Amino acid sequence: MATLKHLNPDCSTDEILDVLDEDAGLIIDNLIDKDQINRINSDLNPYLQVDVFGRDEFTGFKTKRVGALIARSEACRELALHKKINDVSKKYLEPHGDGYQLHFTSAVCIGPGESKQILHRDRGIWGGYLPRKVEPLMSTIWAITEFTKANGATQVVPGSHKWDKDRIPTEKEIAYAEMKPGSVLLYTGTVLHGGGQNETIDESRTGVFLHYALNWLRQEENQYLSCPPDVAKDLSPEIRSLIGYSKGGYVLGFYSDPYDKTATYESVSPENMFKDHLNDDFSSLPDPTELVSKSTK
Ligand SMILES: O=C(O)CCC(=O)C(=O)O
Ligand SMILES: [Fe+2]
Repeated sequence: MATLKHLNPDCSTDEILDVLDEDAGLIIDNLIDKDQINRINSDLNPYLQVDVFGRDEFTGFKTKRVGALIARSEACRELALHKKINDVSKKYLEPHGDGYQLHFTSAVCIGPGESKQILHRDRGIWGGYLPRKVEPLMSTIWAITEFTKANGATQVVPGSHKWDKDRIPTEKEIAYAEMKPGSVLLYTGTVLHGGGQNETIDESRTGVFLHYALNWLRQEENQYLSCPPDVAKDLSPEIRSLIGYSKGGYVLGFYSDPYDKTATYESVSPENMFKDHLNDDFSSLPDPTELVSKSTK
């Protein structure tokens, strides 16, 4: 059976990037402690207790999915900003864009009796339009419960990011992301993976999914609606920027305040929405001449 490499929590960004290049999936063991897991559980339990099962084979009739984790959970906001994960996302996605954003948040709880999910590449959410040379995603699944092969640990096919798109893995080529609570699976948008079958009678498998994408792509979970301005205003500038209340590049994602008749907030960065004076720091933005040079790339 194929296996995923396990790294220690003190591993370097470069070590992680090397394994991502080779396998496109890996586990970092024990990256968060019991206290953080308890806080995630108490934030999410009220939502996970409700029956919010999937509505088709892919989302799973015995699988619960809860989103809007940035608005709903302080502990998940901390996870989303985890330094090691952000360092990896930044470096991994750097060759393909000016920056990255949080693109998807979900607590996924695979219940007893769930069947295995079809293997897929998450980049498929953008259709077949992205050329294969563009890597759009660096994704995480944080184990909140233990992940075992029996209770639905994620299936991952190491190395399948280099495969022809129609190649189908044999059983032996599929690894299972078995890990203890507090460990995290990192995987890219191009690796074949899918939820595992839960053949237990009474065990649920819960993971917190936080996916990071290039900032020039549309987010899978619309963060501006899942964490609207009246919630975002009370969050930190870092998390607001990560979910998209910031500009990606010279003009990408600017806004104009529809209620402002003074034209103070005309074509400015969304960060200004949460300030009482205009602050558009153009010196930190890419050179506008790149708009011309890059348009012919
Ligand atoms: O639940 C899992 O382990 C994986 C789910 C997944 O890959 C998906 O829904 O896209
Ligand atoms: Fe997936």
